[in-house]
Amino acid sequence: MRQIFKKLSVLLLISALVAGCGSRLPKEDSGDNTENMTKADDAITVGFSQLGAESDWRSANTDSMLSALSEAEGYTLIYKNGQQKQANQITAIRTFIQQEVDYIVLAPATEDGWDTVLDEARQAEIPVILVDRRVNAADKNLYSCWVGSDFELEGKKMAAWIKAYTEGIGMEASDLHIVNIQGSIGSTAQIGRTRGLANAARDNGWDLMAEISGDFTETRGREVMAALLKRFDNINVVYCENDNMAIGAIDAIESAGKRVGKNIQRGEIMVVSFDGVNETALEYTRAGKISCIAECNPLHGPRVRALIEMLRNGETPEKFNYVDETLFSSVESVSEVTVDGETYTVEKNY
Ligand code: GYE
Repeated sequence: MRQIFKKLSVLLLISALVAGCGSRLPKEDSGDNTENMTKADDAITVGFSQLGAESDWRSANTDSMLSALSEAEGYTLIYKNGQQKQANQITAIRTFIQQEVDYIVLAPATEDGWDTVLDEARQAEIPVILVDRRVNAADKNLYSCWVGSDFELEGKKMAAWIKAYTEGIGMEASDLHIVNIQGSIGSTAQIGRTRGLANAARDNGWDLMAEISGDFTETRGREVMAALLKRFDNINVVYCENDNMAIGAIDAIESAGKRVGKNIQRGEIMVVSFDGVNETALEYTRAGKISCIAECNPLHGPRVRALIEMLRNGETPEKFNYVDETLFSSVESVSEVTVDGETYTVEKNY
């Protein structure tokens, strides 16, 4: 009997060690429909369709999701990178449905065109949680809930900062010649940030000369800025809808022999952007190359996990869950901005 117990405990020890050695990484994104799902009996299986890997924000977001929904936390995560293509994401969701996952988490590339596949998930009784961007579905019951940023508020805060700063240095509204290097067209982040600026330009009488997409990447940001500099010789504010594009745009401005900075009246081109995740961009704010960054928080993993826990417990989470965000700047003259009656402190980034 003793021997049997001894053998049994050795076996238990070995299996515990094997389980403990399991990688924190999710199943490989093999791109086909035949992924091998080895899951512990009580693990919660989640299929996560990430839209791509276009920016530092996205990488931080993916990392946050992978560690929050890890084996150590009791999850089996199947991660799929959609390579910025909605068709890939739709295929991923169909695969998750075939695999009978417990939950689907979707970070959608663009807003339109999700109704059919989300309805398929609903038929299969798999709850869908949206993260980061949103979908434009007539029937809001096609998903359980969403967590992410208020992108239009980010844009409004940035516009309020531009207004406070330029008025503070005595510029006339009509002397602001702005270009907007937009994110991927049709994504919630682009729609909100573009709207925030466009409305402020109209209300304040700013000269918003062009809105062109740089697809949220550094390479496109550089190309778009180079083209804009050839087209206009009076640009004095560049509104970049993320930091990666700002880094590319700054490179293009400097390569064209111009200077970036807040001293617009002395011929510098002022660059502002969004995210605050990329170290180079934060360094650029300290150095004054980027005058202001509107924070966009990518650390949604624990938030998504909390939403899944609520659903598991039979609770109904809020439909739309917003994250609080700030502004980062090393420009001393603007210490706060007010938008829609709310005052937001500008964090000094020296
Ligand atoms: O700002 C950008 C990324 O949707 C909030 O997507 C996200 C945006 C983020 O590529 O860097």
